[in-house]
Amino acid sequence: RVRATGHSYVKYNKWETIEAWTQQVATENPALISRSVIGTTFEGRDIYLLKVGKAGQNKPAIFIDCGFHAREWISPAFCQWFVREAVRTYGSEIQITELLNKLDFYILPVLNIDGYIYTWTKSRFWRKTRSTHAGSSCIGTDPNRNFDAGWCEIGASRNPCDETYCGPAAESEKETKALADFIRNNLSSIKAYLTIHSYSQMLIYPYSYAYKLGENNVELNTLAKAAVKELASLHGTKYTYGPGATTIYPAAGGSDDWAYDQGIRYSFTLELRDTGRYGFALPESQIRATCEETLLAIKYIASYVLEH
Ligand code: ING
Ligand code: ZN
Repeated sequence: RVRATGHSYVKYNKWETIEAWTQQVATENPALISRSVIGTTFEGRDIYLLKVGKAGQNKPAIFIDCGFHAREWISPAFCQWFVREAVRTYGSEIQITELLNKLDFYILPVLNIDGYIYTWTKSRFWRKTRSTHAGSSCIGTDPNRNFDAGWCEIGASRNPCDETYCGPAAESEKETKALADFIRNNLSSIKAYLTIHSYSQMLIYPYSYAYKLGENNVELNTLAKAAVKELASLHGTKYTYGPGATTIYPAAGGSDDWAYDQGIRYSFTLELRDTGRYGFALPESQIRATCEETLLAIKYIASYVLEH
């Protein structure tokens, strides 16, 4: 069968390969996948979204994005893996079949495309977008400090030269605005929001922008505990979990807190492997195991959301 040129699920793929893959996987699986464009990046590239699920009726949805931070290459690799496993096992694996029959998954393969390309071509450990700012020669905004959730109040910087620059305003970045607009326009169907980062092996839920807890904190804690247990069942990978501010660090403007405050009661940030040995430079030899274990956690969360 014909494949997008050079594409591999067990390698890190450059953007043009991922872009061709989005087209190909949608064309080859019309009953399960449709592709749309939700906006364009600062440098003018299309931001793709794949809707994955049995086509037809309107269903509740789970939104998953990858590639917020340019250097976290395992994140886009996971989104590609998720789509592959969905099409590969639909109709044979009971849990996936049930999930895709009853839910739609919105998969955003790479949000910060300009930054991702920059890590392939110029600077492997770039984090931010590639936008310019009036009055500064420094480039980029941290997309995960750019949402309207306690925007720039804590754990974020107003200096465009910093890695956690919150931007000149909430949703100043075309990429975050496109994502926020899509979620706002589909709030009635979106039941869960999952955003995939690396690294540190954590499952984080609100809040990160303040030392406060969400209304269903006990439920999120119980769900997170069960999801990380499921994840560990495959290779023994240990995840910690809890509210962002006390589990990783306080940080305002994150997409998970914003989505939660929009009313999406199941909102998580996943920080995939590892805990620092390789960090952002996680070897390709770990893609398969990382994606397989992560898929277990996500299927667990999705099945829970479907029941609730
Ligand atoms: N970590 C996240 C970051 O944006 C985070 C942690 C999660 C912050 C949720 C705010 C909200 O800093 C990485 N590795 O990007
Ligand atoms: Zn990140």
